[in-house]
Amino acid sequence: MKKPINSEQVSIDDSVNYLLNNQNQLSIETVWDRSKQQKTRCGFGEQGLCCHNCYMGPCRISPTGKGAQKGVCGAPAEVIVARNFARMVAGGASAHSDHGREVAKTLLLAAQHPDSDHSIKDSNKLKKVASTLGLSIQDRAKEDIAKEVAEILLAEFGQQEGELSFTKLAPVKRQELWRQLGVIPRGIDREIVEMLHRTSVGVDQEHQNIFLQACRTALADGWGGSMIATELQDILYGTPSPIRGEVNLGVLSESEVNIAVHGHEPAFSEMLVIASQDKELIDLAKKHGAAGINLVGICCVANEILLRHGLPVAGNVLQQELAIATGAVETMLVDVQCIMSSLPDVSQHYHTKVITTSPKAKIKGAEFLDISENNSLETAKKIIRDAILNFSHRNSVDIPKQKMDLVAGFSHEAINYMLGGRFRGSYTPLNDNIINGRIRGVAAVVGCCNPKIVHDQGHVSLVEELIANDILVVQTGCSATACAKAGFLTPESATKYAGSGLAEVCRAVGMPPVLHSGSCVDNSRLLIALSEMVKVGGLGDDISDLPVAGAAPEWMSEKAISIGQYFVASGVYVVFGIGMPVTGSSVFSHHIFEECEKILGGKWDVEEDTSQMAAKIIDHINHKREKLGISKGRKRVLYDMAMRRELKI
Ligand code: SF4
Ligand code: MSK
Repeated sequence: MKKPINSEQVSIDDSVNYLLNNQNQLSIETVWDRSKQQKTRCGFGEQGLCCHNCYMGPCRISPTGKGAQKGVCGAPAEVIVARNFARMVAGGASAHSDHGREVAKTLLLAAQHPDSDHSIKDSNKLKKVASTLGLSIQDRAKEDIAKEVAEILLAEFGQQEGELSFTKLAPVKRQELWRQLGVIPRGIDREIVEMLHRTSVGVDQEHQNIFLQACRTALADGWGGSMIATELQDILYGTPSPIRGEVNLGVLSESEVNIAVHGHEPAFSEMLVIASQDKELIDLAKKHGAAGINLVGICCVANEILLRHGLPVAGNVLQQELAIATGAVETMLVDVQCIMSSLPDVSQHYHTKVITTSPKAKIKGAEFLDISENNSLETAKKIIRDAILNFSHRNSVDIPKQKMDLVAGFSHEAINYMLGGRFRGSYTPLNDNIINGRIRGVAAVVGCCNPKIVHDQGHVSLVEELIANDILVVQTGCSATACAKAGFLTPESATKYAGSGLAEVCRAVGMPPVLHSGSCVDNSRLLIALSEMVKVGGLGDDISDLPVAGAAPEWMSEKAISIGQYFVASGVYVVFGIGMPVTGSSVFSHHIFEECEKILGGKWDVEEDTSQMAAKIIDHINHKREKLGISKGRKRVLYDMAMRRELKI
């Protein structure tokens, strides 16, 4: 019998604590158990000082201690740390970009086979993207335009020279800086491969040069692979606009057949959305004693179906095992990224079937279902039929009661429309409200959850303090789910939690003080929004002039490092919580935390304490306001313990 976890230390979300206490009795192992089993983490690894890039090693060095000062190949700390950091960027960029490649292939399929299960839903977005690519759109069928768009963007993965098309959406000054520094991305795959080459044994030995290629690789993600994923998903499945939904494990239904989708790529989830509304299948569910079919999401694919269909989100990354542990999930379908190997083990205790749908992500103990692009709707129907038949196999069901309303769907088009209206859609009102001081600035709070710290607390406490200080928060990924669970994503929360200026703007427009913009790849929406703010005018002529910042208080994935790096390379101040595996080299740390600001206008920071993180973001935004001459002497509203509400979900 394993020792019970003190659930109070685990999460601020009571649905998590409730289930963990139950699962302790059942001896089910979760991410928190395994995190605890790791005990103290390896200090070399935590600081980025362990290298296994060749078999003369692995080498671990102690630049400040008595051990080796260099790797066997002679690499000093700053080179080892820079290489490890850059390889994380490459890993993250590869994940987002491979996702983008699949979406481009699906668009090509939809264009070439209009009778396939995939079709073009948003023709306006298609025309907009085509115009960005310089294509003529007059008198052309949408399939014809889509084919050319898909072919051009697919070619950008293997492109050897030139510039990625979407980089021209950045402010002109930023593009010039990238060219001058030689970091404008040429081809998506090319930058990732070159990053891996340069960081293999005996190649790039200068940490600044490694960092620059890490910029180029990350830019190939943000302004390339991720942006392709987002823009083409909007064409295929619709551009999000504000939509109501519900979040947390309480969205699972006792009376309905629950099917959970988890991962990142929405192509197959979209088929399940259609199939779950099929009358024949709903009738079949009723015939088998269920009230209906309840399709829910976990992690980023949840954000995709939430933003486009208002479907419920069962939880963020650390809640995936617990969703099964409710005993109420008939089928969990997973595709790629952030899926724990433990899911089939957890499902052994219940009736849940775990199915993986990507040939890139097979999992021991999970059924692999090869989803052909040509029969995906039929396969989706079969999966739902099987889930219905599995409904009667439920044993004990224990669904926590916690769930919360939310409004999501703030694509940059939606923000534009919401602020400026149909005929004068523009970021001008946002800029005006920043200039007049009602809104102090904008912060993107994004990224994962990490069992090293109390689940959701970093996101919720940071965002609470930012909005109280009139900072408009935009969110993606698991961070958005955390804050949605805390109730920040409703228009009513403006009056409850936001400072008076931000609350006034939110009430006038009817928007929440925290805007949910989508999944991890949708951070690219934020890059476009920042560029639009520059283009509208009044806040400088580059992204680095804007009073904005980025944060990932509970990050864990290398995708988060790639996202952080493309924001830094785009001119944004980015602060991460928990720690960063670069601190083993004071030289490299100084470079990314200080020096790079002079080169890029953006820089990295790390801060474990969320109150300090809020203070740093507010100071940074105030500093940018001063430089723009719009500060009006605004100081941070000090957020003491008396003001801080008890953090609970
Ligand atoms: Fe050691 Fe250098 Fe090989 Fe890394 S590349 S394992 S530091 S010898
Ligand atoms: S899912 S990358 S845990 S945000 Fe995009 Fe969440 Fe981080 Fe995965």
